[in-house]
Amino acid sequence: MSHDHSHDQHDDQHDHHHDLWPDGFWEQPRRLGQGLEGHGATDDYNEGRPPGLLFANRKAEGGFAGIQTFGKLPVALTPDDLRAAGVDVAVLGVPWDSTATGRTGTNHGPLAIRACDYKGGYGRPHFSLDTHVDAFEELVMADYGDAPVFVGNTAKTFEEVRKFIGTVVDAGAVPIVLGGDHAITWPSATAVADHYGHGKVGIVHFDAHADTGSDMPGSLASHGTPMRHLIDSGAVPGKNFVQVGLRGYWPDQQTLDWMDDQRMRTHFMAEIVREGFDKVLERAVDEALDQADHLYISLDIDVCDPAYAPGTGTPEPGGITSNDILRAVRRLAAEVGIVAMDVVEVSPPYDDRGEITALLANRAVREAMTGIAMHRKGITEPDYLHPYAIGLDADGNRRNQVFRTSD
Ligand SMILES: [Mn+2]
Repeated sequence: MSHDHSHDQHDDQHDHHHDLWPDGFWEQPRRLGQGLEGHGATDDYNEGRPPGLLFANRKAEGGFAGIQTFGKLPVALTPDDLRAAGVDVAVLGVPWDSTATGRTGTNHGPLAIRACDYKGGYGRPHFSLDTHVDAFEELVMADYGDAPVFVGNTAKTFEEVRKFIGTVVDAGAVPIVLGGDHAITWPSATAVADHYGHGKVGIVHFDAHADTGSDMPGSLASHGTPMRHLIDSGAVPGKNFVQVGLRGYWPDQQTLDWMDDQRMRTHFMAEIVREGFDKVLERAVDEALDQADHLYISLDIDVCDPAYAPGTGTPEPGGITSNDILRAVRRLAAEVGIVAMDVVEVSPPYDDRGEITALLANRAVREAMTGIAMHRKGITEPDYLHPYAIGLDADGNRRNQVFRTSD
């Protein structure tokens, strides 16, 4: 039987199943204003008003009340709003969970991370007791709402997420992205690399999992593959990765060999247990300073032990503590400086009733904000803590005295 034309086409399709995306889908850098027709950042809801920040809450409305923007921050809805207000940091959500392989529900993450906060209104002190830095005072920050998602259409969603986050970096703001499952780091970090240059961005990636799988059967996109695609596309080369917290039973040796070939820098949980978190964090900070011009933090909340972060897609027992991750995020933002961050894999349906996973993510964002403010103020010394926070007075003496008189 002769090979007919349709048969050849079938074979071709089979051999090239990786060519799922349209030509140039990931290669073509996009800039603000290009291809934004019908896009969420330029809809017609907000035509005919002057650009700038919208205050969506009254000052007296506490964290549990009012309209749930992140930290009761004012709202920005367009790139013009970001530019007009000179926004330094824009918090935004990507409510997408359709590329999770385990437990779903991370599409509810962004709203839960915003809503779990008890800390009150914008315009009140938001002072960090560890550092005595108030990011809300030092920085212009806004809640940028959520990226558009198209249920059932991963390719279109990821392209829109890439554009949406591209508008934020192009407008001069640091995007802090609330996931969403971890697959969104693929379009998110690609957007940041589009702006700063492919190969110019480094990622410190906190995770129980390497996320370097080549594919899920039938699809490139899953929350186990984003780092592989960022490396394959050249947006973020392997040598620009520092990974912290890897443990459990995945990936396999073949994937670890591939990661070594890419010169990824990996810190497994075993190294943390053997030598202590702080020693590994020092190495991660050194490597981040060494590695790239612009740092992106990708925080999968499952890097923390399920005791601290039960509400997540693929929990892996034996992880780091809440305190470890909060300090790590702040140190990287302060000492290295960051251009973007994502906090992903918070799944509210699997969280406990105290919303501890969402609250941990919320505080990780706040620590990033504090670190960004410290970096802008020039507080970049290693592991800075305000003397008062560690029990010292202005002269460096112990602040807390024992008044008991001896017999
Ligand atoms: Mn992950």
